[in-house]
Amino acid sequence: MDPHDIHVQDIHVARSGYVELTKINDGHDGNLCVLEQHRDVPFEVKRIYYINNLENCVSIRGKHAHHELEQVIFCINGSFVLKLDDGETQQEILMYRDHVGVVLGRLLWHEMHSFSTGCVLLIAASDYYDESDYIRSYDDFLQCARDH
Ligand code: T46
Repeated sequence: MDPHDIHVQDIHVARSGYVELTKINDGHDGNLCVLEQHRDVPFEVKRIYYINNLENCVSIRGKHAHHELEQVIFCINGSFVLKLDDGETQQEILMYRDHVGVVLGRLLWHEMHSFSTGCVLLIAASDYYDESDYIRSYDDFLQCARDH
């Protein structure tokens, strides 16, 4: 892959950006991708979770923002569409490169949809799970983003 491919779809929303992991191609023996805290992601990684078994291509996940949590989201198999909204600008990013993640900064509304068969998402997060950090109302999110 052309290393400049990462710039094909620029990210316009605030509090986001790409993270490109080292990818070691072992030919017929597959690939090995490495994520190191502070080196690859701009925060201490306290939690990793993955989402798989997405049976329905019309499924929608996300639809929230976080007050404080910072994350990087990867699509390590298949593809999906990541919709980002910073309160002023929205954009959709096709996620299909296993070693290229997208930063989900604080106060960034995100939705995931159009999952391919066999799609697997992997997320590195800056903190432990805390439901009180979620903003699940879009109106509340807009208010928080305006006050930011
Ligand atoms: C996010 C996007 C990218 C836990 O108990 N512990 C956890 O660490 C997580 C991530 C979730 N949960 C529970 C909370 C819900 O009862 O699992 C259930 C499903 O979570 P949710 O509906 O929030 O899943 P998504 O895919 O909409 O969102 C997830 C993360 O929750 C969220 O932080 O940014 O992935």
